[in-house]
Amino acid sequence: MFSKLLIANRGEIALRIMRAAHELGIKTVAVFSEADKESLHVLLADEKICIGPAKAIDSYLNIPNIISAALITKAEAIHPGYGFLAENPRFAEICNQEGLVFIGPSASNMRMMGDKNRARQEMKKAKLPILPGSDEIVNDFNSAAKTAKKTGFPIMLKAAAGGGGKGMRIVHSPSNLEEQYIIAQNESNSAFGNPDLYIEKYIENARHIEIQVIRDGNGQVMAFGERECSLQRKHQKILEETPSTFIDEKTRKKIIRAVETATEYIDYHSLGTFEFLVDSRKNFYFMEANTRIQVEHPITEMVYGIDLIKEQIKIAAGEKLDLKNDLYLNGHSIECRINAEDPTSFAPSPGKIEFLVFPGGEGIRIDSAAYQGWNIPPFYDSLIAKVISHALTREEAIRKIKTALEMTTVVGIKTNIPLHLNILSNSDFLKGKYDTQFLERLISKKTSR
Ligand code: MV4
Repeated sequence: MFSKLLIANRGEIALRIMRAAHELGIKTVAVFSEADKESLHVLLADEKICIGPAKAIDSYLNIPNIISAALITKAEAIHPGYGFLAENPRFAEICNQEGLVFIGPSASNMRMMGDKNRARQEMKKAKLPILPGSDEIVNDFNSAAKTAKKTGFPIMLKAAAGGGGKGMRIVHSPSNLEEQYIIAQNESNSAFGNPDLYIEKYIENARHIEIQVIRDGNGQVMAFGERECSLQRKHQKILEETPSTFIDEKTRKKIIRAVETATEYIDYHSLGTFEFLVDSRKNFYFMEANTRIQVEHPITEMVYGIDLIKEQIKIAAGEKLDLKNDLYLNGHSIECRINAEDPTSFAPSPGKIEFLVFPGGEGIRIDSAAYQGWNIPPFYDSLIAKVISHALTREEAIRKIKTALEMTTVVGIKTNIPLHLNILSNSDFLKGKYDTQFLERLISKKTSR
């Protein structure tokens, strides 16, 4: 096992990784930007090194500075968390060249999945069902028009270099195609320096679910039950739960098996997540795979009683996956992402937290790096806490998380807690009747009244 680990991240995920490392007896090195001097991951780490100015491009994305910090402190491994450098295959290669273990899959697995069009084609070969659409990048408008017509409207234009929403455009009819094609291309080019787009049939009123998988260097593999991720705003997840009210045991087993087979086909190592769209007839389609630990991983941990980050670190150190094969899904878990933002305009709300109380209690988990007196810097994303509930039934998990949110007190900044309370008291949500369109409808209803 490693004796020292550098955490190339900040915020709640840096603390989450630190907790796993310390439980494994591993010392931690925090890296931080000039804006994060007072951040909790810096205050709680064994060692800390400043890696540059506030802007992420100068610090948390600054590969030479992060590698230097690891070499100076004699860390043996780097955990990238999510975001920043987590899915950068070049960073993984440089770590390895410098004799540092990158905690994640191989650079070639990351490269394959980072090209979303290529991932789609490879996963088709690996026998995962995919949505109808293009076989290749549609790099001129004429080929886009031809493929869109063949696929049938509505279609979705997606950025090959993207994932998670940027450069995505829904097109309902041929008359909008050219306009949307240009917008998506420009958006993709400015976000990723790559204008490549591909086309998928757009499925309205679908469910967005994802499967967590972990596979070690010996080919031992374990995939878990789905996380329901349909509640998104502007392609940002807001609330996730497991299991999904829409997925039955037979479908669950089928998807789990399909994912395990796909990871074997590409000899995937480490931990990852496969995203699917599920239509009203319960057909599932592969969309993309994420080669990192994800924000919403705790709900899987709660219902399976495991620590995914500890497992991820252990297999990166060459240990065998020692998860029991008789792991079973126990109860229900829900995560609410608490963002520092205006609950109606969704504008970021950075600033000083004057007063802060999280209630805790049985079946409540708080993953957060926020503390009373902390000044939230305006440079990074607005996630300040994840409130997670776990109970035997969905009804009880909802009651628990609702009570926890009602008792959570944040003064000084605005948060999206009112939005969560609105979702959690919606009668369709309570019945488990919702899809990818639900949140947009809920929000527009609220603001038009
Ligand atoms: C889709 C889709 C329907 N059809 N792709 C959004 C985030 C990204 N990870 C995948 N996303 C979607 N891709 C096809 N071909 C529906 C979503 C989607 C969604 C779309 C609009 C509004 C809310 C949504 C919530 C979850 C998923």
